[in-house]
Amino acid sequence: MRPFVLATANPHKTEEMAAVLSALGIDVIARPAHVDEVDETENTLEGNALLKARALATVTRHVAVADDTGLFVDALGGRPGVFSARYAGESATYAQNVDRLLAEMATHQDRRAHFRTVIALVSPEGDELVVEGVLYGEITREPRGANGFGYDPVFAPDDASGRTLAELSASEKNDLSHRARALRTLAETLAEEPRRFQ
Ligand code: ITT
Repeated sequence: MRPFVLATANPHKTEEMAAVLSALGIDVIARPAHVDEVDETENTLEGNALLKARALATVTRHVAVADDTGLFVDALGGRPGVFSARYAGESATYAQNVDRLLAEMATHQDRRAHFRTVIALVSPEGDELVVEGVLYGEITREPRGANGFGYDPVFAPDDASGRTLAELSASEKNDLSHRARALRTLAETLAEEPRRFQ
């Protein structure tokens, strides 16, 4: 299989995707520094993942893989969702986004939420594949843990003994995360259609 070039400019996502893909036997190339970032102008994860992957496949002539992820909180009607990166403002930090989430959730007893990752794979010839991965859990009352990134300190997945994603090791997160699930589905789909993306 040809190597995949990663569309993400987020170093945490790069690390997670490279770890999971290499364990699945897929080689990755980091996003070339000279390639401009694509504005996420769509209002769905699928739309934004495809935007990012198409742009990179066109510029690099490699098979490109892009992920778009959102945190969907039941009590907030699915917010922040596709706008998770900008929840507390255009250039909000992870800590500011987490603070806003905890403030909005202060009066809610229903803490259910899920992460959803959509991954788009696009070849320079125009072949496209879209897969998803979901992780269910709860929003905690306060941040816990120092690993991971983004909303990890306030998200306790089901089946993690009450720990947040930020209290898991990198390999524990990569065993169960929304992103890892999407990447495993991607690898399974490619294994079923071995001639695609070769
Ligand atoms: P790229 O578009 O460059 O890939 P990004 O940081 O914009 O990077 P996303 O749009 O996929 O990434 O994610 C939106 C936000 O969701 C991100 O800024 C984090 O705050 C949060 N997020 C994504 N994946 C996460 C994860 O695995 N754990 C915790 N928070 C996550």
